[in-house]
Amino acid sequence: MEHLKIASDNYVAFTFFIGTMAMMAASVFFFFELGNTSQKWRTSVLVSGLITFIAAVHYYYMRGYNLSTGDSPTFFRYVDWILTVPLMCVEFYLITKKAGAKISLLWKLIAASLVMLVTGYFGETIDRGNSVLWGVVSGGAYFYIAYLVWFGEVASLSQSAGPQVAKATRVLAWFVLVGWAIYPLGYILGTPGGLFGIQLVSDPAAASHAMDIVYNIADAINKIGFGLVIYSLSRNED
Ligand SMILES: *C/C=C(C)/C=C/C=C(C)/C=C/C1=C(C)CCCC1(C)C
Repeated sequence: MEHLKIASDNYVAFTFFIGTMAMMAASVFFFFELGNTSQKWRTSVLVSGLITFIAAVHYYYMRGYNLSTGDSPTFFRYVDWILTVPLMCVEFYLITKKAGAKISLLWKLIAASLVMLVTGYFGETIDRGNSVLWGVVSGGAYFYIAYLVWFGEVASLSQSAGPQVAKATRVLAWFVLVGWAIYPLGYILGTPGGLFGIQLVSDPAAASHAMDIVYNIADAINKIGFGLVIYSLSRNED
């Protein structure tokens, strides 16, 4: 068993470490609170815990991978997102189901999130040369999700699901609009040469480090924050 030391100026490894701890702690919290959660909200809170738990396991791997290779764990990152973002779509479906959300809404959200992530993966890995193109396609799918949540079916159903659900959905919509927008920023930071004429960091190694830090902060905000909104909804409405 080798013990790799995190250098005190290694902010990338540090955020992977803190990310692992935060996701683990959040999972324990959501899972233990299930016992105090009314039947009606139990599945939603369980899904919050699954999101942070899946992330905790991936962060554990990403932390080790980054510490031993110094590289960006892009593959594990996207495997994590491919599992957790659709689960966030499930959260939107579950809270609007009472107001009549159909399964087709869930599939629309999941399909858009898969397009967003698969195209982002192409742009970050196998087709680096066309990262602008892949980024734009991914951004389109992202805006479609934001549209559904702000003005589309999710928004209108949440209005008829009672004031608490409407309020929680509005907060989650802000997470999608602002919290999720941090990811394309990480993508731009990490793309060699920058994107759209924006080049924030010119050294390639520094660019990929900046990208990882931005993604790690975004994950903590979005996964734990999102779960806490669902959790507080489960406390405010019974
Ligand atoms: C828990 C993980 C979450 C909420 C991940 C969300 C990821 C995104 C919203 C990623 C979006 C991207 C774009 C909109 C364009 C550039 C490529 C991506 C995949 C970084």
